[in-house]
Amino acid sequence: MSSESKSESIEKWNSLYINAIKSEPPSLLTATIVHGFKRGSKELGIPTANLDMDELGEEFQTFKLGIYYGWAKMNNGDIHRCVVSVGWNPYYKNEKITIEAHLLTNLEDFYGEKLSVLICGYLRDECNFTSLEDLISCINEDIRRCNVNLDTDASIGKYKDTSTWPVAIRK
Ligand code: RBF
Ligand code: MG
Repeated sequence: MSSESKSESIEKWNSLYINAIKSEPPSLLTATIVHGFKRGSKELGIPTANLDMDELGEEFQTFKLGIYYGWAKMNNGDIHRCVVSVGWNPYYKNEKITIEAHLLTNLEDFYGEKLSVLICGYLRDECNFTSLEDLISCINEDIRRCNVNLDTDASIGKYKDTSTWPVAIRK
């Protein structure tokens, strides 16, 4: 019989919940940042860098739709944490799949730059929401779980140094 106390099992359950699914090896997507709908920064206060889907070709089609976390590398080599949405944005009923990364840093204008996104793991499925506030608080929870994972999983944390990145499938 297990001697686990209730608080121990709650703690264990919480840690399972906090830890997102990890993709090993991670997937690397590289494309130019294009203009999106401008809702990210204006409506949500959560700007996203939208990847040019034409440049990505078929590579993204192997992706399960949903919300991911990982690392993003800018033109100048700077690396930032990021949460990534791959899908239809059901709340906005988009008609095309977009891949957008919200970088956990304050960036000015990033349009036209090439961005590499190293997708390290899965957070959740895309959802619909009854209010904008619910969408925003869900994204804030994604950001918290992204940080927990990048901080606690050394095998993912090592990617904050690009020399450890896998070679791109396509450039
Ligand atoms: N849009 C949705 O309709 N449902 C979601 O569950 C959802 N989750 C997101 C999670 C993250 C981390 C990010 C960056 C975006 C998410 N979005 C979602 C997309 C959001 O609606 C989109 O970034 C803005 O509409 C700007 O295009
Ligand atoms: Mg955007």
